[in-house]
This record gives sequence, structure tokens and C-alpha cells, in this order.
Amino acid sequence: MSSINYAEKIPNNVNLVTDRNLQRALEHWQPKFLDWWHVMGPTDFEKADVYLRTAISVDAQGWAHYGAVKMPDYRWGIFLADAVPDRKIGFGDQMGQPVWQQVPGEYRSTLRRLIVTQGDTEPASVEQQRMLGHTCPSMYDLRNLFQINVEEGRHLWAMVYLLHAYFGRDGREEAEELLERHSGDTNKPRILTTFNEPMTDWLSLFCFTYFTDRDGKYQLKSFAESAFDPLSRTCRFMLTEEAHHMFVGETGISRVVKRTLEVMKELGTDDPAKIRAHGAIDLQTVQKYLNFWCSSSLDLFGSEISSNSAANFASGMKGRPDEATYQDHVLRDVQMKIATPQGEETVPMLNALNEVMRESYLKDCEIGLKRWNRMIERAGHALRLTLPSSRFRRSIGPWAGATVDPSGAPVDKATYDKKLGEWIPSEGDRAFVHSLMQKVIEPGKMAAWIAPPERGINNLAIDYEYVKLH
Ligand code: BYC
Repeated sequence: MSSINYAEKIPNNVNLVTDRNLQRALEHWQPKFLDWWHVMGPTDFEKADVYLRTAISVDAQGWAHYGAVKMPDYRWGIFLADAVPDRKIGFGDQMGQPVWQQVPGEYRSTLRRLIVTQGDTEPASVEQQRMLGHTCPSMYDLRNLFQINVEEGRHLWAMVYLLHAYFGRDGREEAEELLERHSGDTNKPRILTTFNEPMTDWLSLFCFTYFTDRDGKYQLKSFAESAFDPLSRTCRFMLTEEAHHMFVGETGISRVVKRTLEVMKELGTDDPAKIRAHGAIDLQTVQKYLNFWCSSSLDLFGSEISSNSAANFASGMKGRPDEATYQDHVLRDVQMKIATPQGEETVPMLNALNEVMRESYLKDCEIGLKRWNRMIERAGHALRLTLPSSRFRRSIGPWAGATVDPSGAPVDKATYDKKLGEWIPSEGDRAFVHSLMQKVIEPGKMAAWIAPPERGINNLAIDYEYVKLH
């Protein structure tokens, strides 16, 4: 197990000190990152002491250290999971050969593109969330938001390290551009659509961390299989951090549902207008937010039929999440049936891997839905929350622009246009949810629309002062 050297300007476990050029290049990028954090990171909380978790080593048991830190002083650095001795490529046409410690020339531009796309999402999410501190429903939630933000900042470092260390001048230029594109910027937007969506309320944050961070989990897992060993090792460590982000999403939505059920019981009604008047979020509105963020996140897997996915797998650049659980790791003789609006198409399995990933992602998404629905059922209500069909509201792939309802059934365009506001949040729904977003920062107090968490952080009480505001 390698420990992390915090004595250096850039904490790392890659022995950065032995590569002066790389160290200098990264030290040149570091102040630009801090400038970006200052301008684009969480607004107005730079002086606050936040109870943050920091990595001290990269093994599963002992990596976390908790303590009060001002966010700009967070020790962002470069942490790779330990190398697996004698690791071999686990899939694709070069299966069984040694993994790559350098980038093979023929895959250079594709690998760079994949790493840049991954890297682009990390600062994008920090930008999307930068105003949310001002409307936090509790101090506990405020701290969780900031924990996520600093970790996304570190995930950017992870990709920038790969760009600097393995892609020469092109990589350094890409690293600069990662700080120049911005979420929602009309001239220089972030690469993937979901990361340009505005996020101005906490219900969206919980849905984003539930659905979009879960795409992160799947993409990182598929890179953890990569033949490019430094990418694999980087992503394996990133996955340990990603789990907390999804926890915030799943428990956040659970707490919203719990509070709504309490209000329904108190008032003896399931009338959305009465629930809203009491300051809680009706379950119909929760469903619309699930529809919005789930459908947006489904696009992040790319097209159902993709020659990119075939090339990435065959070459060994990007595997399937948990590749070892499959029987066939080469996939040259298998096909898959893909439903399109024009009918079913049979395509080589290699070209259908985005869809394979999307299907397993959707199964993973169901877990939270089951939990929330059990709560609703126990409270004696008939309504059930559901995931939208993977054909609904797609912008990528054969279903892009198809007018289907959330169950996937085709509807005519007029019906679609008329009903969309009933399927995803309308202006009125957003205005209502915004009206609830009032900052609550007295330790232990919660906004009226959300139940308290079951426990505090790191065995501390829920009313611990997780963020000391000065
Ligand atoms: N928006 O063959 P196609 C995370 C582009 S989240 C805009 O259909 P492919 C996180 C695509 O780039 C995980 N463009 O799909 C979560 C391609 O353009 P180029 C992020 C899109 O290439 C929360 C073209 O369409 N990581 O970590 O097989 C907080 C045709 O592509 C979209 C990654 O995404 C879209 N939704 O797969 C913080 C992993 N979808 O290249 C962080 C890296 C597709 O022809 N990226 N396009 O110009 C990849 O592996 C792949 O690029 C994709 C697409 C899976 C995104």
C-alpha cells in the first residue's frame, strides 16, 4: 500500500518528485486551478471551516481523515490505487497481453478524448452547484455539498495528471482548456449536455447525485478495466470517492419522500396543492424531477449503436463495468437486438456496448426506487415512483427526438408538446421548488421540505456544527 506524501506542494503517491518536468508542469497548472476554484467554485464560503474528509492512503480501510478545512486550503492531489502486479488486459482483441504503462501511438487521440471528456464533467459539476450553498436545507447538507465539490475538484486533478504525464504538449493544452470551458457557457460549454443543465435547487442536486454521479460510477468502472494501466489505477481510487456522492443523492431523495409522507399523514390528504401549501414537495413533483435527471443522464452513455464503443472495447481502452463477471470478453461472434423507432435491428454486440452499460445502469437505479416505494407503500399510499423509459426525452441515439411518453409509448407531437410539462418539471413546478429553497444553517435544524438524516457524519451528532461560518 502506498501512502500519500502531503509534505509536497502537490500531495501525491506517484513519486512526483522524481520527475522534475512533470512536477514543474503540474505546479504551473496548480495556481490556474486555484484561480478557477476561486471564481467558479462554491460562492462566498471560502472562509468557512468545513468538516471535510481527506484521503491519507489509497487502501480501502484507512483512506479517510476528517477535520475542519477551509475549502481553498483543501489538499487536492494525485492519488492512484496501487498497481496490480503483472496485470493483463482483461478483454478485447489483445486480451491476455500485458497492460500498457504508456499510451500506444494508434490509440493516443481516442484515449486523450476519453480522458478529456471524463475530466470535463468534474469541474462542470462544481460550476453547476456553485450557488447551492446559499439555499442549503441544513448545515449537514451544506457540508455534504462541499465534500462533493472538493472531491470533484480532485477528480479533475486525476485526469489532468494523466494528460500531463502521458500526452505531452497536447495534454497540457487540454488541461488548460478544462478550466476554460464552463457549464452553460454559450460560447464554450462543457462537452456533455447534462453538465450544461442549470442546477438551482436541492431536489435537482439530489437527483443529479443519484442519476448523474451513478453514470460516473459506471464510466469509471469501465475505465478501471482499461488496458491503459495509469487510467485504470486512477479510476479505481476515484470510485471510492464517488460512492459518497450517490449516498447523498439516495438519502437526499429518501428524506424528501419521508417528509412528504409525514405531511400527508399530518394533513390526512394526498392532494398536491395542500401538501405544497404546507411547504413540502408532493410526490408527483418528485416524479417529474426523477424523469428529468434520469432521462438526461441516460444520454451520457452515448448512442445505442456506436462504432466508438466497438473500437474502444476491441482495442482494450474501455471495458464493461465489472468485466470479470461476463463469460465472453472478446465479443467478436455475438450480436444484440436493439429496438429503434424504425423497428428492431440486430447489430454486432461490440457496437451495442453503450446499451449494455445503460441497461445495467438502469438496474442499479432501480434500487433506490424500491426503497422509496417501500416507504410510500408502508404509509398506505397507492402512488409508486418509477424510472422513465430509456426512450423518453432522448437527445442521443436512435430515439433522439422521438415523441414518446415516460413509459416509452409513442404519442403524437401535439400530445408530447402539451404533456411534457406534466412529465418533467414545468416553469410553475420549478418556481414552487425554488420558493422552498431557504437557507437553514442552525446546527441540527432542517428545512420544512426535508426530513433529518438518520445519522451524522463520521459518528458525529446531526446537530454538530459541520460548517463553521465566520
Ligand atoms: N452529450 O458513439 P456515441 C461523471 C457525443 S459522469 C453530448 O454515441 P460514445 C460525473 C460523443 O462524445 C461520467 N455529446 O457515444 C458525474 C461523440 O462525440 P465525438 C463522465 C455526446 O462515443 C457527476 C458523439 O456524440 N465520463 O463522471 O460511444 C459529477 C458520438 O458518440 C453525448 C464519461 O463520459 C452527450 N450526452 O460514448 C461529476 C466517460 N453522448 O467524440 C462527474 C468518457 C455522446 O465523436 N466518455 N456524445 O466528437 C465516453 O466514454 C464517451 O465519450 C461517451 C459517449 C460515453 C460519453
